[in-house]
Amino acid sequence: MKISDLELRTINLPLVRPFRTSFGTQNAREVAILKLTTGDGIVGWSECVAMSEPLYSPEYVAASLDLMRRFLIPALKVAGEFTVQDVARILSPYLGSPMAKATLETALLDAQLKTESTSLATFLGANKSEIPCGVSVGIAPTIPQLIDEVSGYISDGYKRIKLKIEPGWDLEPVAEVRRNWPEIPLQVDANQAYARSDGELLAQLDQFDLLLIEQPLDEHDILGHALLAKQVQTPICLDESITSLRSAEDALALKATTVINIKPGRVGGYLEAVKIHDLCLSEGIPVWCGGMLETGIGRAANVALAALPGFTLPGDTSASSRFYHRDITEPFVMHDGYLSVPQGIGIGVTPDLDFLESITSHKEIIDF
Ligand code: OSB
Ligand code: MG
Repeated sequence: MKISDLELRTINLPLVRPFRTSFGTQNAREVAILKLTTGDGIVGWSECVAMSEPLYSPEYVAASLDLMRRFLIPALKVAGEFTVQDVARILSPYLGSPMAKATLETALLDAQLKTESTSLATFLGANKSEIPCGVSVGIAPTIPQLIDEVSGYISDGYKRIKLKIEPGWDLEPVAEVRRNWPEIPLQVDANQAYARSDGELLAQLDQFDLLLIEQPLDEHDILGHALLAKQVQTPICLDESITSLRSAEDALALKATTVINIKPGRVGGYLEAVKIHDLCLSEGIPVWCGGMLETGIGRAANVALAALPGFTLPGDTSASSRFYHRDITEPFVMHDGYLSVPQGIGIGVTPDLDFLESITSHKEIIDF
């Protein structure tokens, strides 16, 4: 493949309601969108999952864009002609920023699969045509408001509820949701908000029959998670700590995690995500697909990934309406709690260009 030009843009989409986590409150999604055109005029799309501020990960939108412009795109220019399988290696001298790297690799993957008339799901090894969906529920102002919101998602058909927790918003909201829905698959996500000394508190969550506790401790505290795993019965699931195949191998070997949340952007792309999936499948470790408030572009690719055989738990692969009044692609609509896996070639979706223009705050074209 030879790249002819890249178009980098930033868009802003308002959220249907504020999304509060232990690291902050979001009212809108600022997201970088990449359009890649090949020498043959084939177009590939991707989105960068970095958020506006470095609160979930060190990477943030402006940093990803800077790295792409300053280092990653020039490295691809020097490489000249290559396939999607070469991208990670070409970009590897530049440390960190898996989200920026994933953005470039994914747009190229979309374009390459279009030239090969293959869908991303087929290419990745999917064995399902639809996937069950979970939903991530933010920290609410009050318990009644939380119950109201969860109740709406359950009527929408979501198959699994994930509650965001933090110190002071944990046992009580979880108890109330469990009391209202004794059977619903339920899990929690702390986004690193607890300390090693919180083992006793977190062990009290055991009584609520949760699927897992996601990332209770600091992303670098692998030992802390391993120690915690001995103190609580509920499985520990790492999110932020898993940034590569190697970090997944380490966390599993050290028994810091028994379930893994796979987010392609966090691990540098879909190819690395599949490697982590394959490792977990061979070791009997369940995985699920995380979410980063993706637009339809990123969602399409995540839904394809979630259709692989090792994804045995519902992911944060919600309908477009979970976050957005209007998506930039045809909306992902859930039927009985399932989303259909896109069957079109490449990622299988394209954005509505007029709508995209109308919400664009910045755009630049880089010729090759
Ligand atoms: O920790 O999983 C997370 C959203 C933004 C940043 C981090 C996380 C989340 C979510 C999933 O909880 C949101 C989604 O459904 O896309
Ligand atoms: Mg998480």
